[in-house]
Amino acid sequence: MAEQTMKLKQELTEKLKSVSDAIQLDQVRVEYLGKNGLITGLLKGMKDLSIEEKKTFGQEVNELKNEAAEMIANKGEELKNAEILKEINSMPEFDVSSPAKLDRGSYHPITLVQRQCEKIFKSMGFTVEDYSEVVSDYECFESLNIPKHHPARDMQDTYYLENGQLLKSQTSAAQNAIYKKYKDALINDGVPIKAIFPGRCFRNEATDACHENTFFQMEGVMVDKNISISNLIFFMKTMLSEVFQKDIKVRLRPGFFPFVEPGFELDISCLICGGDGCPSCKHSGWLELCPCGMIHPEVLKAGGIDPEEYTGFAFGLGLTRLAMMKYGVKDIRDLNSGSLRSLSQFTDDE
Ligand code: FA5
Repeated sequence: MAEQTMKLKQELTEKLKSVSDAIQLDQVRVEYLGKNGLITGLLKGMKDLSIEEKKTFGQEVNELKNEAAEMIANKGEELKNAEILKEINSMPEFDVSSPAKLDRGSYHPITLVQRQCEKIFKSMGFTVEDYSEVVSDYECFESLNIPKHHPARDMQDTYYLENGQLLKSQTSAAQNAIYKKYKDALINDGVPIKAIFPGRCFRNEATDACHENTFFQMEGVMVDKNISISNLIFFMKTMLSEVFQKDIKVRLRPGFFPFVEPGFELDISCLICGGDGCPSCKHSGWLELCPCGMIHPEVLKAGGIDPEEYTGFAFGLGLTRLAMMKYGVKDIRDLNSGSLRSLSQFTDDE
């Protein structure tokens, strides 16, 4: 009897050597271990054996069954490993140190003008400040001489959070914090406050070619003794001629903002239509770009600075509109469109 089991085991060993895939392996499994398989078939001849022989033979067959199952499982594992190895070897060589072959990304035009403006103002001694997009009513309005129910709030309706905070409608919202941050150096050490703070602004606004509900501004302030409108005009002119690298027609007209006195609107001649009038400039030939003025005494006071001793100017540059003019983008909405086809045309020209 032991001979029969030994013979089957040898046969199976030989057969498994020639098996080269999972389908063949399954056929072998059924041939030997299936319900009508060769190993199970051995048990059929047991009926003529004595009880003692039945016991020994039954044990042998069971052992063979277990061994056969193990041999088949091992072969399955071997086939699986060979398959993985084949796949690895067929993969193209991958060099982790080689540079990516993907197309390079590009900076957003607003990022480009923002960086350019930062560079210009840094070269004139201004610090660049970062500020939160979620601010309090005090920061955005009250500290800027715009009490509750003041009509100036109508022009800057924005998005409110349930806790009373709001998405800032203007970068001026950072003014109070900047004054408080630098007032000691100003008062004790005579260091003028010269800061710019670019940031994203939000307004509940009907959109058109020159208005978005989300746009960028860059605020700038300078506070010291004897700061006058001529200082303001000097910095505005320098900034515009550096950004555009050519002479730009500008006009200064009176403008009302509760946090400056006097206040101005600084417009530039529309560079899209050359001043003839188009949808980008609401057909006026001029584009409101940078309102500005002398900081209101109440605003300085709220920032802990004595208006009897110090004066200053502030401006709120429309960075998104500046990007439109610089890059000839006719519709402001294109800048927030996320269209890579239009945005990838812009490159850092530095
Ligand atoms: C202000 O936001 C004032 N905080 C500016 C200021 C600062 C005045 C300091 C005086 C002193 P205004 O709402 O006009 O002002 O916006 C300033 C500039 O932001 C505009 O000239 C324009 O260029 C840009 N701007 C305003 N609203 C939008 C909008 N919806 N979409 C795109 N740009 C806008």
